Amino acid sequence: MQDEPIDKETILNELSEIHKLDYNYADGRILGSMCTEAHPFAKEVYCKFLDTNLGDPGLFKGTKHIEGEVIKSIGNLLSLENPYGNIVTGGTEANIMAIRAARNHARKYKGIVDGEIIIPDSAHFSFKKAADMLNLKIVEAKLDDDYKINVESLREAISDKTVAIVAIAGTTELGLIDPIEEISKIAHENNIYFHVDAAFGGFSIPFLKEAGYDLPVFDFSLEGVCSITVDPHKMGLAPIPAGGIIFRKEEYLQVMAVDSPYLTVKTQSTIVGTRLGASSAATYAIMKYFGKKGYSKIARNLMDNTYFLKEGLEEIGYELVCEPELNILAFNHPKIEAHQFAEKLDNLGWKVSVAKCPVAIRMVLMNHIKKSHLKELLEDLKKIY
Ligand code: 0PR
Repeated sequence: MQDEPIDKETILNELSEIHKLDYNYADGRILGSMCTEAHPFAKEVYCKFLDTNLGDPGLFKGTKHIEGEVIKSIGNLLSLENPYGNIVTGGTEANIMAIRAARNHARKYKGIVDGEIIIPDSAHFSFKKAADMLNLKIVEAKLDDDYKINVESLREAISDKTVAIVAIAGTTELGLIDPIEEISKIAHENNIYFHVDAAFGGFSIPFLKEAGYDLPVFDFSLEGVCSITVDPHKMGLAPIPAGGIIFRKEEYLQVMAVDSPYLTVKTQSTIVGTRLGASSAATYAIMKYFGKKGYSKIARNLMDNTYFLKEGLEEIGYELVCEPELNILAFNHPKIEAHQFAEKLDNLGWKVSVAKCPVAIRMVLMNHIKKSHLKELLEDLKKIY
């Protein structure tokens, strides 16, 4: 740090210059991200609540109430009348909380000390962080040829040390939904905690289903489901950071509670202490602003764009690795290896990512991607073919 104060304008100019190094969602070139530009109204509300701290909720009773309302709305959307949970920093923290709840629950009620979690090969890497921090062993369930959990492999993976089973509603790489209904039954029969990671799909599957899309059940209407991760900062159009963890029962929060004697509340279950109220307020605002109809329109538009790109790709001759269930497409070039193909696209300004299972170019059609961008992209893809 320099000794003397610097005037605001100089600082802002310097920051603007550095900010130019960042890619911009509005340019329509970011095709490998599950985040997008937050809605301006959500950003406005976020700024108004910047100083609120949900780590000490007795001081911020209004904002705590707002968080509760957001959890209620998301929980209701997921077929749960009385949900418990928190708005956290994202899917990673939400998944860590779910696994921590499962571990502590199994420790308290089943006496399991060196537990295991069963996750599919397609699970987000946040579960590896969770297992590492919580001292749990990962047991991987295999995928079927359609890249969804092989239920038999999952059944075989169960042991008397299993503290949680995880399935995904909207996989990170392919946007696919695991056979959650079947897995829920298995978890319930075996009395094992079942967590559904719908970080990506949670804000679109319910709306698409209601609009008539043929998608499987993934939510609390299945009796085995104990918790669901749903991220407002992905398809919910809330500003970063906003993740959501929804629990079926209060006891899952209680088994994580630690004493916080000098705060306005005497226990705390979240991982983070001081935490943003702004994320809850912005999520509250944007959910009210769109309503179910608004989110449904967005979700259907994203699927229209996905099918538009899919048809364009197939017309050129590219082969998709699977039929899209949500707004993610994965495909390969007939001759060029995926990483080299991604590099070619990068040189043309398209920021795509490469999936690992299977290795393929992966494109996430978020709200900042418009048809005009897709037309330009298809022109470039035609030239490379
Ligand atoms: N669960 C699933 C199914 C996810 O896809 C992700 C993130 C997470 C959990 C973790 O969420 P947070 O990143 O909010 O903690 N999936 C994306 C990924 O890792 C996140 C992402 C977002 C990546 C924007 C890149 C990017 O530009 O691929």
